[in-house]
Amino acid sequence: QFSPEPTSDHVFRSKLPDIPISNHLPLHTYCFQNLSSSSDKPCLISGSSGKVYSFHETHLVAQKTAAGLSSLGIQKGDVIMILLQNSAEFVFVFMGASMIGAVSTTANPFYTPKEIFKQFKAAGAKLVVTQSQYVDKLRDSYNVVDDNEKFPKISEDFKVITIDDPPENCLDFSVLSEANENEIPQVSIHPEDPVALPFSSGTTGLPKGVILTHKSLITSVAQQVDGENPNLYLKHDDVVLCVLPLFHIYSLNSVLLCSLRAGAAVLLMHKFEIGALLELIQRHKVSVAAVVPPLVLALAKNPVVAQFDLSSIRVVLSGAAPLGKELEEALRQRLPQAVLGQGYGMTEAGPVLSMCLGFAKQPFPTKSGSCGTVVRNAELKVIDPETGCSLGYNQPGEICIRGSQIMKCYLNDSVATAATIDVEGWLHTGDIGYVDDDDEIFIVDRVKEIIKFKGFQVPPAELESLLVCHPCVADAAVVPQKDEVAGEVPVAFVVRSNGFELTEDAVKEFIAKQVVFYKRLHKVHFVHAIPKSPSGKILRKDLRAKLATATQI
Ligand code: 4UU
Repeated sequence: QFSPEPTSDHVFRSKLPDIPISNHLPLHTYCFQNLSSSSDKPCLISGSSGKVYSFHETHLVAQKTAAGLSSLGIQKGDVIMILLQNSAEFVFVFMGASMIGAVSTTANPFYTPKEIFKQFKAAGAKLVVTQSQYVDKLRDSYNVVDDNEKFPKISEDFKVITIDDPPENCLDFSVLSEANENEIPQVSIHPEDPVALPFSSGTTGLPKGVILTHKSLITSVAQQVDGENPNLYLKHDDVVLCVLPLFHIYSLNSVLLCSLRAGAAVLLMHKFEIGALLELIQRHKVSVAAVVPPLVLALAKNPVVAQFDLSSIRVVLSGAAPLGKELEEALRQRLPQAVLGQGYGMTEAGPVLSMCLGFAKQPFPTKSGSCGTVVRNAELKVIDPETGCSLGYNQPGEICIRGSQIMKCYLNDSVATAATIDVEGWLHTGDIGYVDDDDEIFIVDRVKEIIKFKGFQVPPAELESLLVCHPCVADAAVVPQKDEVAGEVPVAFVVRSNGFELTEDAVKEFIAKQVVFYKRLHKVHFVHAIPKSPSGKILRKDLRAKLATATQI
């Protein structure tokens, strides 16, 4: 027997010790494991209606929802789509689906019919839970993809349930929430069974389904909130702000699932509006705020903030995009009592790779600008993107992560999976960063394609494939441009087809009709050719450099 070759990888670990993690359980069992001690405490607070669901009620309605989904024919392994703004119903459906071994694919309700259809189809969803205002997007009257691809028929081919008055052919949410919880079918759930199917374009290409199992999500939540000294210490009397959309893994995991597990209350806001947000923080004494950099900007700079009492906030967690030091300092002026720090996540990583240790029960000192330290029970390394060799402290390279929290694989895409998770189990993030002498991670660049508009994913490949469908476009490339407010915005380089007239506005309009608002092009540069490598890959770095240096292109 040969012993495996010793690896010389430099592996970075948390400063917190590893802990036992109950990742053999189903996710809902794990999240509600402490139900007996938190039964009557507030679990979900609806920001708009003020309605409060205790932990007991939340668990009970989730159970009823599980029975209701089952009575509609949803079985273990089936996929349902949650197309909702933040609401208590989102939580009931997600947890209810988990209880019968079903899988939730979460989508942005602002998506265009085409975007929804692509995810619906790729995920193989059998049922959609949504709001009546979005049902039209699911109608077969839409020509969603091209002339021969249309939505199947509501109620005949798939079921639609609305949380408000159901339009024609749709079912009322009470079919779920008023079902008999004693009729939940007995299913045996394996730790490796999928429970969530968010979509992400990862390091390259089009959005793909990311299979997150019960084991991945439990591991990730435990890495944050479990143990004697949790990395993200949430207390029973905490009120955690849930304004970031639950369809994105950041809010789903670090806000919802972590709060459920820790017994903290979740304040649900269905959309961001600064006045309402501040009013709710003051009224409900929000103590933990999960935010993205544009929200930090609003909290730090908007003059209306001064009119509210935000002294209840003890933790501000920022993530999903880089947070500038200056901005962090500006917010610190306004919230001197709070610990400010970042989490670094990626959908495929389950999602949390690192978290500020200033949030721990026994906190560590941390530096501004850092994305935190790698979570416990995980390994992180930084590799030279050219050679793949692992690097030591203070040397920037591609960040890789390994542990039970990472995705199982992409849905039906073994090629993309193999390009992302190597044979040793390392997930390659496409982010460039380094670990400093205090084990804090700093992200400095990105080698992957993705553009992040206010933390939302904008996959260039998706916009490029739409652009080349335009009859007057011969070739196209989309890259990020730095933006003060959004962080990054997508801009296009377009090669016109010979002899065709095409204006910038026409190109912008063509895209705007087909995509959600944050994927819209902010600028179109007409060029004679797109720079490509000999193998045909777009040289995005060259285009990004062109944008950074030239005022006139
Ligand atoms: C610089 O953005 C996310 C998940 C974020 C998250 C989750 C749980 C943050 C904190 C938390 O507790 O996922 P995706 O898949 O939408 O985007 C992933 C990419 C990363 O690869 C990186 O490029 O988003 C970028 N990113 C960040 N960049 C995420 N967090 C950060 C960060 N600083 N703090």
